[in-house]
Amino acid sequence: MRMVLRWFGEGNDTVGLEQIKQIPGVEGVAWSLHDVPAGEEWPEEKIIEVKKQVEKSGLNIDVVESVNVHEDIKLGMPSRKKYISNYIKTIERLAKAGVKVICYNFMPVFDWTRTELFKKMYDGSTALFFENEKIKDIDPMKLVEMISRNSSYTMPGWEPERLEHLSKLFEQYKQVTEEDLWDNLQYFLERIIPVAKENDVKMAIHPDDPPWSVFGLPRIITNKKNIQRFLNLVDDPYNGVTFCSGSLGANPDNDVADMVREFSDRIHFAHIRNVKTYDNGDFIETSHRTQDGSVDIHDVVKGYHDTQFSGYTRPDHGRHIWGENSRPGYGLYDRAMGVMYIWGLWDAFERSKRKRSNES
Ligand code: DNO
Ligand code: MN
Repeated sequence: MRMVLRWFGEGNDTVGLEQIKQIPGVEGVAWSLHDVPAGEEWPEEKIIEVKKQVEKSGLNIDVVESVNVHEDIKLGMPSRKKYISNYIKTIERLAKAGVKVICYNFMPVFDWTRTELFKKMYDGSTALFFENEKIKDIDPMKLVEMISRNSSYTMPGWEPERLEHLSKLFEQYKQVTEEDLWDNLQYFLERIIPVAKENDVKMAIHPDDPPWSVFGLPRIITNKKNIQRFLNLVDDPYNGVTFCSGSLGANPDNDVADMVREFSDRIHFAHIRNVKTYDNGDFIETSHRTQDGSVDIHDVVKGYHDTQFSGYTRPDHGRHIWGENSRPGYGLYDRAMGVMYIWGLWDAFERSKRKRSNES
């Protein structure tokens, strides 16, 4: 397992590379060019600039999170040809710079969706919260306002230029069924996976968060059956998954650890985080510790260890604690503790495995 931490770039993150470097066992950052709009090619000079900066701090740039997919690709519009050709150029350039894994998602319009970004917890910490009843009546435009109001930084998946034509997008998606979205995803994969393979970059789709339809928009990367279907669309190791325990774990029907064991060889990037789910469909992000949430993180990490997972891993969102002022979900402290919890479990599994093999 190779540990990285998400980093939003110089001037766009409250956490610095020098801090990330001090977290034990973290070797790189999951990064992106947040100022390049979805659909445009990533300029080579900008990629090299980040590479230099990150490598100077002794960290690597092996994982990109994420290269966002233009809505016209998800909608299956004729203009997708142009956007896919730009996407391909970006894959080639990233490969040339040494990138090994590219994370992306195929969620229409919105990336992760929550109703509150700083929900106060019993212990004074705050965390991202999803209230099922509230989302039903919420106007998507209000959500966009809330997300932008709460952050002075660019919020990936919530870029203003992408959401500018929100009502038009909603109109367009009215015609798109889940099956259409599957077809559009397949069309995209059939064109990009051969390029990724040729350039030795693994593509890793992030599941939908939450893993069900919101605002009537179709969502398909939601459960075990659908991930299997996704992997079969282009059955190639370069077509893989960013396996996010928190996104999938928001639905209690998903047995997350079982899915890790099933898909391990096609997981190129592991996102590890915990959520506490409630019977009414609400969920709140918690500390990474098993006892604090509803996802058995102990068994998730054991699943990776049992299957000899050697891919990249990162703690996912954390709570906001110790008075830290950060981007929602992406402070330093709780994520650093997440890293140590994951390493703690991993090292214990490793030690007992060695002990067992010495005894036999
Ligand atoms: C939440 C995050 C996601 C992820 C994007 C990648 O679990 O990991 O917002 O960054 O979906 O495209
Ligand atoms: Mn995730």
